[in-house]
Amino acid sequence: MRSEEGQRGSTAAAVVLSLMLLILVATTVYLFAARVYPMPPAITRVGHWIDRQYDLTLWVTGVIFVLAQVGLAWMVFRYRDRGQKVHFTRGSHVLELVWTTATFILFTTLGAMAVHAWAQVHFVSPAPGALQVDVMAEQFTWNFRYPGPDGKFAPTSPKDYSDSNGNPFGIDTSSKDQDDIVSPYLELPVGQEVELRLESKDVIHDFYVRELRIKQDIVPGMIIPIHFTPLQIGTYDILCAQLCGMGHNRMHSTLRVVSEADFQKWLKQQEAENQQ
Ligand SMILES: [Cu+2]
Repeated sequence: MRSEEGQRGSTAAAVVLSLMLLILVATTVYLFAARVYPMPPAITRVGHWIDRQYDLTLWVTGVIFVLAQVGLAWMVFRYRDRGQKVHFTRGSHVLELVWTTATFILFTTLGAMAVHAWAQVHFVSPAPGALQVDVMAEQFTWNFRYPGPDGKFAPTSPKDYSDSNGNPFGIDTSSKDQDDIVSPYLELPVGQEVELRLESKDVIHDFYVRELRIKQDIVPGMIIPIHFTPLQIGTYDILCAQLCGMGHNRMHSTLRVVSEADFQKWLKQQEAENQQ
C-alpha cells in the first residue's frame, strides 16, 4: 500500500514479517542442530569423508543462510514505511562484484575439497583382490550373484532369464559352469573391498544403502560398477531409491556384513544348497 506524504505505514506489518522470518530461521536451525532426522552412522571410510564434507557444506551455507535471513528481517523492520520520501538507488557494482566473487570462491573451494572422496568412488578402481558380486534389479526384487567355488561367473543370456525357475540372472543353462551362487540378500565379509556390478532388467532402479552413503542409479542395458569396503558388522537395509513402479515401496533387501569366518560358512551353505 502506498502511503500519502506524511502518513506512516503500518509498523505491525513490518514487525510481523520480521518475526516470521526469525521464527523460520530458528526452526530451521533447530531441526539441523538437534539432529531430528539423523543419518545412521557411516560404515565405510569414504562414507566418513562424505559426512565430513556434508557437515562442512552445511556449516558454511548454514551461517550464510542465518546471516542473510536475519539481515533481511532487520531490513524489513528498519526500512519500514514511516512516511519518509522514497529514495532511489541504482545499487553498487563493487558490492555485486564482491559477493559474486566470494560465492564463486566459496563453492569452487568446497567442490575442490570434495574431489578426493569423489575420485575414490568414481575414478579409482577396486584393488585386484576385491570380491565381485553381480546385482540384478527388477520390478520389484533384488538378486545377488557370487561366482561360486571356481571363482568364475557363468555366462549369462537374457533369453535364459527365468524368475520362476530361480534364474533371475539368466545363467546359461547349457554352460558347464553351474556353481554360481544366487541370493536374494547381500552377504559380505567385513573389512574386505567389494565391487558390485549393478544391472537392471526392466526400468531404472537405484541401489541405496544409507550406511554406505551410496545411492547409485541402475540403468537397463548398462553394467554400472561401484566399490566400497564395509568396516562394521551389522545388518543394513538395501532400498530402491527410484520410483520404479507400483511395487516400488516393496523393493527391499538386506545387506549383512559378517566376519570372514561367517562369510565362508555362508558360502559353503549356499554351495551345499546349490548341489541339492
Ligand atoms: Cu526399483
